[in-house]
Amino acid sequence: MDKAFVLRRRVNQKGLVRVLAAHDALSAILAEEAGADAIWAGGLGISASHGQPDASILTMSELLETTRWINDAVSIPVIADCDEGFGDANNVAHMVRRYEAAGVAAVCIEDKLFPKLNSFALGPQPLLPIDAFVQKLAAAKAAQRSASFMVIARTEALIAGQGQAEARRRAEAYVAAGADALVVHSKARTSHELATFMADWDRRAPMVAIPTTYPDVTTADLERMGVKIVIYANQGIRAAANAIAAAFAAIIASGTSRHVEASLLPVADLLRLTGTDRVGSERSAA
Ligand code: SPV
Ligand code: MG
Repeated sequence: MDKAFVLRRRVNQKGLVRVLAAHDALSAILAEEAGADAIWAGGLGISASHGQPDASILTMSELLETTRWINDAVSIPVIADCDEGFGDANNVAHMVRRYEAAGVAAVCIEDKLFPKLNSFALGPQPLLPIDAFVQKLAAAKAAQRSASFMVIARTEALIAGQGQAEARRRAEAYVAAGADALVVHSKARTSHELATFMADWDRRAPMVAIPTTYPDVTTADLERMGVKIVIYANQGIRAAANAIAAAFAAIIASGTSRHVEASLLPVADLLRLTGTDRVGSERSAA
């Protein structure tokens, strides 16, 4: 079944939609095994896995290439983080056509200027004027082919320090422009900013939370606030990086991999997850 249809149907069902980020195909497979409803192909994770800053350094084609590997590896829908849309409204239309053709179920674009900088990085976070971003959303909606495909709008008003009123003004304009869901991103250390926004929001579009800096919030808290989709945008790559660093350090320090062996994924599981065993049995049957 068309993955965009699956995602839209899931969003319309009861309950929080739980999205885990993948930075490559293997992490996508692990997210699906863990029970995620959908995958976030995030710019931070994909950039980091290429050893690059999350700052509009990788091109659209490079991000799409990894996103395609991610999408092809799993049966659940993929939501692609498309930064600020890689340019103006014309670039956004091109981006939507390319991502939708790749089988991606939804794209998310944010109201920052190109080149964007990760929301948690030190440095300026200038916003695009509302009307210019509305044009991008309209271009995205006009470019999609299937009715199910979703365009998620993300406002960085709180990230840029412009306050709740500006976040709300932008949220209203983006929903009026046809956004299928809305992210109000926050870098507060607790969920209070999001909760303040939600208390005054009539939920006319499904709300998306990305609780990176406020990890204490629970899915129950988010549901109580009226959030519909939660994206754990970078926990996977951070878990992987920590695990790799600890294993490498222990091997170099002790001169053996014996001490880390018990903490590692068994090779047999890696072969299973990647279908290597299946290829082996098909070759022996041939
Ligand atoms: C990403 O995963 O690239 C995101 C989410 O855009 S965040 O890094 O939290 O801004
Ligand atoms: Mg991003």
